[in-house]
Amino acid sequence: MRIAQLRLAGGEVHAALVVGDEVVDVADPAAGLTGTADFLDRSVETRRTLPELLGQRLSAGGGARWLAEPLLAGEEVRGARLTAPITPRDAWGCGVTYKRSAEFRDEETTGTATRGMYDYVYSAERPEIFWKGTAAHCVGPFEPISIRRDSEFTAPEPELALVLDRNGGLVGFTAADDVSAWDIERENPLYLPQSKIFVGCLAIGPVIVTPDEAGSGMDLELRCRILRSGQAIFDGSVNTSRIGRSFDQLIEYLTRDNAIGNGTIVCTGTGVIAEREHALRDGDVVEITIDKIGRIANPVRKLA
Ligand code: DO4
Ligand code: MG
Repeated sequence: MRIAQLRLAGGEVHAALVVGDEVVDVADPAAGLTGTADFLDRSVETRRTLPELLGQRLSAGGGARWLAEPLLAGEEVRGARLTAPITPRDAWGCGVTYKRSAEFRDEETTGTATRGMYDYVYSAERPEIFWKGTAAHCVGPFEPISIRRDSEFTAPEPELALVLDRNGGLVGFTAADDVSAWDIERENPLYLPQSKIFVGCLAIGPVIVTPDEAGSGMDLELRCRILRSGQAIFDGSVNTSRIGRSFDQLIEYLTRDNAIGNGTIVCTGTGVIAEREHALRDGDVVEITIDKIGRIANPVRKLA
């Protein structure tokens, strides 16, 4: 199942399904089921699966229908656009899960006390897991991501993301950009939260794909391009099979003595590194494509 959310002409956000070449509004506001998170809450409360609840709405005919192609290309159709496929209560990131991320970060870290720390974490039993924000920091598949006003080297971190319920159950997968101010992280590792959390620091979408369609998520080709004036100035790719940890292990550490909410987003780390000469600039577009999930393309704005 491919789960999306539509922002309608009046501003309401409705859960929707991508079925064939259509996007079908499946919201049922009268029953308290408007966005994807409402359906997920209900599914956990009633111990039914999310596809079961959403599928029921579809079998009942659903609501309005749109052509999928223009919406998935970021266009507005009859006043509606795709937005983040779930409004997340919380988002988390996992760090240095790919060797390339560890190597690049260690090369850029000059302090003697911290040299080698990324390689340490890459190989350690305990993964790096950090908080990435809430819905207030998160944007949808074609909405603007940001460069902080005090960063000169902000980079995209294209990542496969997990969507979890409050019990740590895997609801599905989506594409994510863990946008990060790398100069702030490099200046001092204790500045990590400021390098990671700011408005527009996370993009997700275009859909959540359930595991029955996406498989284990461990063999998906991921590609990231940075477009400047329509030209690709960076083009990188990786396969998620290169992740050095299992998703079960990441989920186990995240939920160990920790409470998470339904619809928690977990970014699984970046294996694509756009180096300093490709630092994001105002007006760029970051495009991330993941097999079986689709494409997000977020314009970049520098915060004033
Ligand atoms: O240690 C810093 C963050 C690492 C990260 O976000 C990643 O590897 O994707
Ligand atoms: Mg990351």
